[in-house]
Amino acid sequence: VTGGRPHPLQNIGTCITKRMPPLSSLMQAEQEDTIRVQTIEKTSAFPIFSQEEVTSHRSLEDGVWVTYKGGVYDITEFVAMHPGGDKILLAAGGALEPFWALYAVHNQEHVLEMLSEYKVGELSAEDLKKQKTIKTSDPYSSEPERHPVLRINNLKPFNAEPPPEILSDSFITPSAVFFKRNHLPVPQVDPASYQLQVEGLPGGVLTLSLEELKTRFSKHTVTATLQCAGNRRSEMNKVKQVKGLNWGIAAISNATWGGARLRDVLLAAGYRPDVAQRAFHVQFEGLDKDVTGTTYGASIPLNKAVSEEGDVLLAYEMNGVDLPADHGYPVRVVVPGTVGARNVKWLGKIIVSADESSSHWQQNDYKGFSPGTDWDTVDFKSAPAIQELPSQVSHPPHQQTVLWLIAVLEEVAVKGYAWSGGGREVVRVDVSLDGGNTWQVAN
Ligand SMILES: Nc1nc2c(c(=O)[nH]1)N[C@H]1C(S)=C(S)[C@@H](COP(=O)(O)O)O[C@H]1N2
Ligand SMILES: [Mo]
Repeated sequence: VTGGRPHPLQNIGTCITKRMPPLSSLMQAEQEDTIRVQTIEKTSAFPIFSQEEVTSHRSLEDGVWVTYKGGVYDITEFVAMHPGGDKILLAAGGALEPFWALYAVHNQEHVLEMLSEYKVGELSAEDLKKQKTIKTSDPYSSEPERHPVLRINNLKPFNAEPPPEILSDSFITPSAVFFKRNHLPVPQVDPASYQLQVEGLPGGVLTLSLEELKTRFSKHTVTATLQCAGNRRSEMNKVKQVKGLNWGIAAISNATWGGARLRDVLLAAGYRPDVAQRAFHVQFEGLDKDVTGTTYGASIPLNKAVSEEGDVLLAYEMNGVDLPADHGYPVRVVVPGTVGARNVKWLGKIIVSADESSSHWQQNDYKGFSPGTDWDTVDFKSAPAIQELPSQVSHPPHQQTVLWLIAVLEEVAVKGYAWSGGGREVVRVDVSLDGGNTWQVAN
């Protein structure tokens, strides 16, 4: 399976990084910060630490340090006693605020009091300011804030997945940690002037504002899993080196999407059954552009789009609120059961056509080939574009933990996910405790 190869034109400042600077609720107006920081420097009895020093304390051996509202805390002892102590390690070396936002339970007075006992210093003024420096020449300068727990595969364009233990924490993935797969800079779309165009139907071109999309069509919700074709590529790489982002097991997430049915919008634009005699595909164009002005695009078969089951959505909500910028604000396509790549974000245009999308990502990427095929011999025309994806099952993330539990309790809890593509149900989960020699069916 290919998928996720960088677009050949996409040479805009791609770089790979292991960690983002921590997000922080400290990003107030510059002036406010300056005043606050100066006050701290004059009155605080605590030593000043740089972000670098804080970041060097990220393990039980080196100590576990975090920052919270400009204070530096050594929580090494606390980690051992904390329920879910291993999870707090994800915040180690960075800011606590985004983690507490994820686990709202911590935003309580007594937790803050406990934390204050572990205070060891203040974060330096420069490091507090640094987070606000913006380079305007960078097409990625106005990217949205991201949760620091995300494992970044590529910073520009932004590609990241949650740690497996966060993914398996909840059936619905919180949007902040939902995997993010962008090929281009996130476009900034003004909801007031946003227009969606629908072309290629007997009714002519239908243009809808965001307001019209929300009011003219009834709202439907669908809970659907999105998976990138490149999910678990790091495991493929262990068998044979392949190209593309080195995704772990979590380029997959689950959300409840709300929006208008694509079928209803196509009917409003004049779709009639006889259209299916000349048109076979529905193309989608994003509003995100590369340096030449080419937009992201993809298509799905017409019969999926107009199916009376009608589960393809033009979604403007994710988990009950407006779509976040990274997930396609203000409108994206959600095609349940179909590979992530066809779920076009920042949707600008819908075209009913005799042809598939001519985009790079429909024609020369996201296709499957035999293991003997490589990038020098591949003939992309010889294979169909991936639509539905096969199933995936995850491994327990902490193999050692599992073995330890067997020894002590003679019982083992296995956590992970199972998913069947194409909208089909998970039929069975098999578990092996001996490396695949024998299997038991899980309940
Ligand atoms: N406009 C646009 N839509 C897009 C993409 C993109 O880069 N631009 N990436 C696609 C790919 S490959 C995937 S896997 C999904 C990821 O969706 P998510 O970022 O909401 O998880 O969006 C798809 N839709
Ligand atoms: Mo993808």
